Amino acid sequence: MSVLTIETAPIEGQKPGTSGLRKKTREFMGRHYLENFVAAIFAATGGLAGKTLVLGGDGRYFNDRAAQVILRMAAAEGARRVIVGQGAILSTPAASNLIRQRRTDGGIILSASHNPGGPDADFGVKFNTPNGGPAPEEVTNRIHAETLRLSSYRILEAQDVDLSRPGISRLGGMEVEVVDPVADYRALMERLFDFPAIAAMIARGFRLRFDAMHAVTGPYARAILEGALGAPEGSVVNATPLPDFGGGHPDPNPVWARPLVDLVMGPDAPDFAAASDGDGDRNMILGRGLYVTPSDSLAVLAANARLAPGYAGGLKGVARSMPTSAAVDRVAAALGIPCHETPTGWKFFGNLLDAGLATICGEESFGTGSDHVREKDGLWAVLMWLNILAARGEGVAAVMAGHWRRFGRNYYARHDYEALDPARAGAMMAALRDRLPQLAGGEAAGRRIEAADEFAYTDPVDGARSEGQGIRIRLEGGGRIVLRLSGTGTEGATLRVYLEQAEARPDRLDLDPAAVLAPLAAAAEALAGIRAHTGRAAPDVTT
Ligand code: VG1
Ligand code: CO
Repeated sequence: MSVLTIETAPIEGQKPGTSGLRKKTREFMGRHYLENFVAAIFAATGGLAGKTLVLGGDGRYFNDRAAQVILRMAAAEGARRVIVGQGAILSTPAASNLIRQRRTDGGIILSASHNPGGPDADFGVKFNTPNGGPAPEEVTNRIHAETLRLSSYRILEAQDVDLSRPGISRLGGMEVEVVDPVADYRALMERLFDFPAIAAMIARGFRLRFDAMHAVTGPYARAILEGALGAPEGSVVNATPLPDFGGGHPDPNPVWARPLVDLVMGPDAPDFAAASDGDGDRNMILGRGLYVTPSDSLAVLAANARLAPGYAGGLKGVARSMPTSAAVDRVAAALGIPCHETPTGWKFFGNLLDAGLATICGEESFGTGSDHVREKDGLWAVLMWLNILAARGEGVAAVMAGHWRRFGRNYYARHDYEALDPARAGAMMAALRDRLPQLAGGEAAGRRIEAADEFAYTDPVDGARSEGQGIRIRLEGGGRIVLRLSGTGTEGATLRVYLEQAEARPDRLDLDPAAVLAPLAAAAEALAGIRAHTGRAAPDVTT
């Protein structure tokens, strides 16, 4: 086996976004594309000689072949060992756990998360640092800089490694350790949660449904919910990971997981239902007749965390991304713990978790997690909910009603406008940005504007500064509008408009969210001129 040095040239546009580099699969399959980016990761992190990495992905189209390429490149660079999930499969939280448990020098996760998979869909590559978390901006900027000055990469000339069975083999001078992707993760969950209490609740007839959306969480959910906790076979549906996720978007929200929502709203509703995304880090929580917004879910988990053995000592603090509703802020205030507000993307939670400033974190985009790993974790959120329901002896609706009575309710929705012309979307944001200083004191949809600014963040641990993280407009009476452009799309620009209305009056806790938020949607249109700028009269997706 010999090491080949392949001449290459920089490829434009290899700049990681909110969560790694996401592109069309065909672009990733193009000449040198994957290789260049991987070589840039290695170069930007001090080379690979003697190092150990974790490698795995969500099983989407090209996952298996990309993994083989990365193994050959790692071997050529003198890595000591790569720990790979069997079949090159690892959920994002399981990869984060392995990086931490095995104290590796980081890991590479192959995923475009909730984006669809297939030759004409999306692919992605993400580098996680030795703390198990997504590389911070300083590292992704270095990786991008390396992509712009590459002239060659090295790769071992070798056959594919057999990843179909656990065990250790050699690739050149490197060890390849194939591991069961589920085992370590399952053991971690058993340490955090009261499995006997959840199993007893299920044995008493509590019915649950988990939709893995043909993505990576299937094997994990089967092993844990049906295996360890005794949920009847068939409680986990769409449990076999498919390269194209069955042709759908593996995105656990009321739009893409519609059948699950219909189920809980129908006559045969289970007590609890949940779904996860392509790489297993997102979750959607449903009760009988009820959809729990991710921002509310975060608040409920924070308020009840002590009921789970892994969190019985209490929380050091909580953190949420800026667009996430302030529901968790009031829980933090009641608990007397700090609440941090970060830019969008899990990488911003890493320092807070490492420094012990936060225990539980969440985003409005169906992401919740804790300091047990350094990624958001879909199945973790599901188990936390089950633990809470078992401990409280209440259903989801009762938990929510009690939570709102105690803390008030934040009505919330996100409107996404997809595949916009990037220039026009950028012009819309620029025009709004220019007007920000004049907005405060003015009116929108008949309400006074209390404040208007663009969010910027200084990391309290390392002082890193992140500018331009979303425009926020606060209206009198507890209303808020946030606008930002997505950093994960692969087609044109996506505008996200986040609407929030806080409500504490006891007789107004059970209203139709769309009706409560309609004036805010009108205000967003009036302020930003979405229709005039983008030509769109309505969002493509509302969650
Ligand atoms: C979106 C979400 C963000 C999340 C990110 C990655 O980013 O809004 O909250 O962290 O996806 O999640 P953006 O830039 O498109 O708004 V995942 O599960 O796609 O890795
Ligand atoms: Co994801």
